[in-house]
Amino acid sequence: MTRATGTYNITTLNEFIIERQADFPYAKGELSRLLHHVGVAAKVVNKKINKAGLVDILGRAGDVNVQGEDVQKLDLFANEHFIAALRSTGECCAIASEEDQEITVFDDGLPLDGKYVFCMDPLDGSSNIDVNVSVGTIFSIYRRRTERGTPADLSDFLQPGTEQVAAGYVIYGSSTMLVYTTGKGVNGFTLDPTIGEFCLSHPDIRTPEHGTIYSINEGNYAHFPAGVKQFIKHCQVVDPDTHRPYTSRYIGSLVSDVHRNLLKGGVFLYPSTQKAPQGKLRLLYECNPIAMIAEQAGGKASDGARRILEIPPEDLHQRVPFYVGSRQMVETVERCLAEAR
Ligand code: AHM
Ligand code: MG
Repeated sequence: MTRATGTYNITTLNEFIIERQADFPYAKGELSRLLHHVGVAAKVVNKKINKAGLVDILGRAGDVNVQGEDVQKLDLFANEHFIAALRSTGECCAIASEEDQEITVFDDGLPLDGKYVFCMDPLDGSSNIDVNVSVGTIFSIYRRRTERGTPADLSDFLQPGTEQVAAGYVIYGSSTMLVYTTGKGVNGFTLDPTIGEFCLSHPDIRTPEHGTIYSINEGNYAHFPAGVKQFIKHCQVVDPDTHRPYTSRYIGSLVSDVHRNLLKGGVFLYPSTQKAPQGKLRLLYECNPIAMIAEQAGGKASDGARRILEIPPEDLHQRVPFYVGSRQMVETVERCLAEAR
């Protein structure tokens, strides 16, 4: 007779999604199916990213590799793959992507009945891939505003971030993680490559109220607003009582910078600059999803004066200044900006 030994205590992403469906008593499983497909697409993109170095040896984007296949840029691959995965679910009626000027409507002749629209940056920080630095996928899901059965349109996407029903990111790093929220806390799943499953590794993530990391591209210092310069000075003051000077950490890959600060405590800043008066990051598929994650983890996200999630979007690719992270640190940035106005 064989006796079972030890405990088997793994919660996979799919088990978790199904368990959490009970949080939404009227849900019919559509959002769960959509989230499941996000996880599947993330695994495929992860595989491709892991092979990126090899692809580089064999050819560049636009070339043909030794197998006679087109070598595709990874961000385009990620874009196409997420679109294909979500199209196949039938739960999603349209997608907006950083890679595409216009929205992609899934009508395939007949309007599909999908209840949700999906916004994404399929591969954020992709300029970092060549040097083996972590990149990410950022996503946001809204309930459509137009009637089901008709083609979705831009109005389905131009909703404030408060209307998101789910948001998250995938970080392709030293390990690959999927972090998401449906408005009831934030949970993180690490991909176990031996079983090919995302497993719950970071349940109910809470970000510290205050941290000691500030993340900003200081190369742009000369072009920052006075309030941001004041905040940087504040971070660099020597004051052991408040653990200053703080640590400066900037990867230049939004998902990685935000993920580190979420877990350790800190603030990420991408202000307006003279070159980019509205900042660089995009409201719909970069700032809103990250802001929802931050708030759900107890943090804060602001454009310096307004809550990111309440900004009414006017354009699909609209940019906003972005300050996100530990609540007290974001409030200090806001104070510095207000004082300098
Ligand atoms: P991308 O969407 O073209 O990849 O650009 C977004 C990236 C973010 O990941 C990162 O926070 C920021 O751009 C870095 O910008 P910079 O190089 O100006 O510091
Ligand atoms: Mg981006």
